[in-house]
Amino acid sequence: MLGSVWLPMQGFSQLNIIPQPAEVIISSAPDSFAITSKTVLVVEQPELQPSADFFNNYLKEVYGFTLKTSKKAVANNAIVLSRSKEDGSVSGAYHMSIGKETITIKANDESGVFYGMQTLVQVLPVQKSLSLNMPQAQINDAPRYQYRGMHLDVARHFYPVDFVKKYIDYLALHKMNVFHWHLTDDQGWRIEIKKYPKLAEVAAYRDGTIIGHFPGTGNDGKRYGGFYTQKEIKEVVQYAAKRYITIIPEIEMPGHASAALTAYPALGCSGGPYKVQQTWGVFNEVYCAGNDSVFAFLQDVIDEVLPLFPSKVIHIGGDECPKESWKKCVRCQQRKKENNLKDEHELQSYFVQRMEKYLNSKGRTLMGWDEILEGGLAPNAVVMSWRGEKGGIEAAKQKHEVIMTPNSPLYFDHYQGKASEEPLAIGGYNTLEKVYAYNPTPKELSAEEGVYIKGVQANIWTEYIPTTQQVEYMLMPRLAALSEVAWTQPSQKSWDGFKQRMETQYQRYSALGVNYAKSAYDVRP
Ligand code: TNX
Repeated sequence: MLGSVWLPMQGFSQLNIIPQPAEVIISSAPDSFAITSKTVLVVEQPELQPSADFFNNYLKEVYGFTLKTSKKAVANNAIVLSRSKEDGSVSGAYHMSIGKETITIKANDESGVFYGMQTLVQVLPVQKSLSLNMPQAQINDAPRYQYRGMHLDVARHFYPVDFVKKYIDYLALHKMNVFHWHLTDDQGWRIEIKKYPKLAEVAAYRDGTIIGHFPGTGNDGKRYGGFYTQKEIKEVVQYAAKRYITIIPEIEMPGHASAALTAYPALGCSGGPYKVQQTWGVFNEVYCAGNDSVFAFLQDVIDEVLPLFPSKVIHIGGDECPKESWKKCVRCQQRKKENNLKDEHELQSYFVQRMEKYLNSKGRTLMGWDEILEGGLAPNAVVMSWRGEKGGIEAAKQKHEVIMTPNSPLYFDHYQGKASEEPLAIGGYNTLEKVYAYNPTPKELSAEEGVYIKGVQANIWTEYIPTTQQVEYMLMPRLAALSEVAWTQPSQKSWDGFKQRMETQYQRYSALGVNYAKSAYDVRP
């Protein structure tokens, strides 16, 4: 929390807002607006209450007071939140006016009002003082991309609900609007499915965890794991919704399936026995593509997942699926023959397309990692391009929606500072500057093709991230750079300007007790 020594009032030559808004005009008028404990939050429409609540929570945590809210207009010393339906601006756009007597935040939709509040949080002086002064100003703002995502792998390591909520709060502060929740993998299944109780009893736990980078370096031998109950998931989804964040769940198939197979060995080609993996990497045991009961199982799982997650898009993984077990499996080979599939890539495509049909029949859209391009893309699938941009470019050319999440520079499990001075990471080097410089819409695409790039996401895989503090460390401050990649128009971006604004952002992080990495400006591994 904030200490008792305060830096001098910030100059008003610049507002240190991250992500940088589209337009900021600071007035030279001498009178400033000051938020005090007497300022009233006017909430014109009840649906804007979550924005007011978020702001009050922030005030309480950082400055130790909250504001009264009112449904009716107040003559002065007010912050007025309102939805104005007149202009046809994009979702998330807002206008903020800081006058002498009032601050107004207007937007077409609720999320825009919420983002206006996030900007207001950043206009407040970081220093704690009796009144929170700010200059008169006009801010017009709108996001560049409609999909601004951040992912977290809770399978390799498991984190409690409270931390997941905190993570969501960090996303909200940076105007991100998608949380991609990687819920299943070889090392653990993390979501309760009532029809298949062994997923929680067996698949959610492993007997030990590898120490260090490679097998052979030892295993701690401790049973490890956990899962979220459906009740907890609902609570997190609601929590995120109040912050205008959609949660996209990921249920991995056909690969990265060891945990599920351990609980239900009949779902694999050989019938097992299998084990919840204790080491990292890619494993040959995958769901059997020739067995109809696998599809019945996965559809049952989806039937329980969909009511929990209102997201239109559901992620089914699709990455890193070895084909060895399918090649040896009589049923898989028969399936290939019956469907005239020429190889195992086409068999995977058959698998994904069958799941897509099911999801589409329930009104949802399938999303998968770029491997789903191999063997033919499912007709309505959204592609998440992680092995560089190649898959994304190809998918956009095929008129499929794309989310760019290239491992370089958007894998936040990679080092951000000198490896010798950082906690063990998976390797690779994605500095703050490298993240900041990224442009999600590749030059190779024509203007029409570029429209299919719906947004951008960074990922945190957690093989080497056992604690919540370390997750936070890997996230911050790179999330700030990502937010500007996702929100700010390229013409408004500047690395030097960003670095300058970050100085204030770091103080905000400290005020919130964020464990951010201070290695941000190291440039060599
Ligand atoms: C590849 S990215 C994976 C993950 C690993 C990650 C490590 C992707 C779709 N699959 O399973 O955790 O590399 O960086």
